[in-house]
Parts: sequence; C-alpha cells; structure tokens
Amino acid sequence: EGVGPQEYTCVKMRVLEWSDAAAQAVAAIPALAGKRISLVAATLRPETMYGQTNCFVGTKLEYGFFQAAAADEVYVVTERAARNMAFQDLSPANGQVVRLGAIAGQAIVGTKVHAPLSCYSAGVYVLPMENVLATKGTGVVTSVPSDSPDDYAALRDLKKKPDCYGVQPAWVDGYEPAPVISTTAYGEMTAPALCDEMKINSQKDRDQLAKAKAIAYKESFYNGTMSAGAFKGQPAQEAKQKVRELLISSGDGFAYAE
Ligand code: A2H
Repeated sequence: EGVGPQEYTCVKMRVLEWSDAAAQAVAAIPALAGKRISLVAATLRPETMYGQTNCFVGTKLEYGFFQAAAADEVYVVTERAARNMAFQDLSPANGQVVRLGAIAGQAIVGTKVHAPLSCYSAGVYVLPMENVLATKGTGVVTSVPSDSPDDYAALRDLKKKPDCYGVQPAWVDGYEPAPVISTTAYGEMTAPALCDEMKINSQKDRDQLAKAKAIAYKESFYNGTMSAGAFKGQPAQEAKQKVRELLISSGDGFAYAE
C-alpha cells in the first residue's frame, strides 16, 4: 500500500452449491444460466493455499457477477475489482465491464466452493468476516487460519458462536487449520500460536491482530519451510512464485495487480 502496485494472485473458488439466498438471486438472472461461476479471492500468499479452510466475504459489501474473458465464465467480485480487471485482459474487451447482476455479501454466506490446492478438496464454505475491506483486492478473501492471524481469529469466532453470526455448525465443523508452513519459532501453526501468545480474543482485537500479522508474515514467509504440497521442504519464499505459476497454469488462478 502506498508504494507501487500490489501483485496479487487471484484464486478461482468455483461454486459447487449456492446458499438458498444466493440460489434465488442466481435463478433470477437468466444471463447466468450455464455459466461457470467462481468467487475470486485475491491473495499475497499463494504458497499457503494448501491450508484453505473457508472463504470470507463482507456481509455489508455488494458484489457483482461479472463476465470474464472466457464466454462461459463469470467472476463474483466487487465492482471496483471488476473495473481494475477490465484493464488487465480479464474481461471481454479492454476497459469493458459487463455486469450480469448484483448480490449482497450476506446472501453468498453458506455457499460451498472449491478451494484449489486445499487439503479440504471436497469444498469449503463462504463465511462472514467483519474486516473485509471494499477498497482492497476483490472483496473476497480465502482463509488460511494456520498462517493468517486475521483468518484464524475470524474462523474461531464463528466456531465459538455460530448462531451470533448466522453460520450453520456444518459450515465450520471439521475445518481446522492445517499444516502448510513450519517455522522454528512457532512450529506448524504460526497464526494460532501467535494468537494464543498475544491473547487475541476475537477478530475485533484490531491492534493486536495488526501486530500478529506483521510477526506472522516475517516468520512464515521469510523464515518458513513448506510442510505441504508439491514444494514440501522448500523455503516458503521460494515456493510463492512456484505455487502462483501452478495455479495460473492449471487455470485455477490468474495474476492481478492494483
Ligand atoms: B492474504 P494487503 Cl496465509 N480485506 O492471503 C481484507 N483483507 C484482504 C482483502 C480485503 N478486501 N483482500 C485480501 N485480503 C487479505 C492469505 C494470507 C494473507 C496469509 C497470510 C497473510 C496474508 C490467506 N488469507 O495477508 O493489505 C489476503 O490475505 C497479509 C500479507 O494488500 C491478502 O493476502 O497486504 C492480504 O489481505 C492483502 O493485504
């Protein structure tokens, strides 16, 4: 932020089963019939994708269904992201944004999506997070609680009080942080260990989470070793580019800058 562009890797989280509310919204938009629809998450840590446990959206944000460059493909992202994508060969024509419909973040919650490379290969659920910014990335965040304190704190809140957040237990039960990167300082579970050590109680502990995020980044990215996936045993820092290329070459991801 501030200095130069952020080079994100976008991960296509293909919809496997819509929530009831989203199914209704989708059925009312004839242009979506027969399309491959994906929630598109923007990440700076593609090497962590092996540990995805869920996807986060902001319940107060509005998302759109945007025509991708491929005729049969549609991306669910914020309007802001779709405009940026239109200038990066990610829409039907340069600068052209084709919005096929809109949907509230709240309505998407409970949708089951495929998380590429995740150990939860049968799919993960879309869940609500309080601190999803409309001004960053695509407004869709893929969650890796083993290595992201924000993701860990938010997922733990939902597991503790599913009712408060309108989340069904089945959307979080069994989706535990999975080992992706090991560090000498914190072992396999950098974010959970840091949140415990810093006594972070919930996703509302913004100041503490900002500190934990900085430490987690330093340990897991700069000092971490891959403990899962195709590049097991390699430094996380080196695996980043390799996993990014893997996601892009398989068609499960693409480069996106802003
Ligand atoms: B990262 P930066 Cl394992 N609102 O991906 C809030 N957070 C968002 C967002 C939005 N609209 N869009 C993306 N993000 C998250 C993985 C990850 C990330 C790990 C560890 C750290 C980490 C799994 N979540 O980010 O402010 C996304 O989460 C800290 C570097 O542009 C994205 O990468 O630096 C990161 O924030 C981008 O935030």
